[in-house]
Amino acid sequence: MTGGRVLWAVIVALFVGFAVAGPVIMVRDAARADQPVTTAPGGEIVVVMTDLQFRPATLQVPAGATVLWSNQDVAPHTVTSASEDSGFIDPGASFTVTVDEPFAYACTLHPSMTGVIEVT
Ligand SMILES: [Cu+2]
Repeated sequence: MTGGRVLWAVIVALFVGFAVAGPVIMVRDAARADQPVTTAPGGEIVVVMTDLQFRPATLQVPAGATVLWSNQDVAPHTVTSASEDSGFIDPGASFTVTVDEPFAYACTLHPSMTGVIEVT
């Protein structure tokens, strides 16, 4: 095998692994309630990305609030909507948005990961 083919095989293996692990993790955690809303030291309101879910999936914030998505999962995720695109947020990394209008979003890598920001 050439180096390129080995790399491609690794990529395919990882993709298949996540595709199989995702539904298993989702079923395992289906009964778990959303975590309570937490605030980061800088005052940001935190959405945790864990177990292929946004927690809380629905978050109400006042206009002008800053929301911070913290990836505490083992896979990269995105926060993608019509108005926002985080790009890949690696495990351990985060992404912030100052919210003026409500929006629904999803992870482009895991389309079952969805969330909503509501403005109160
Ligand atoms: Cu994702």
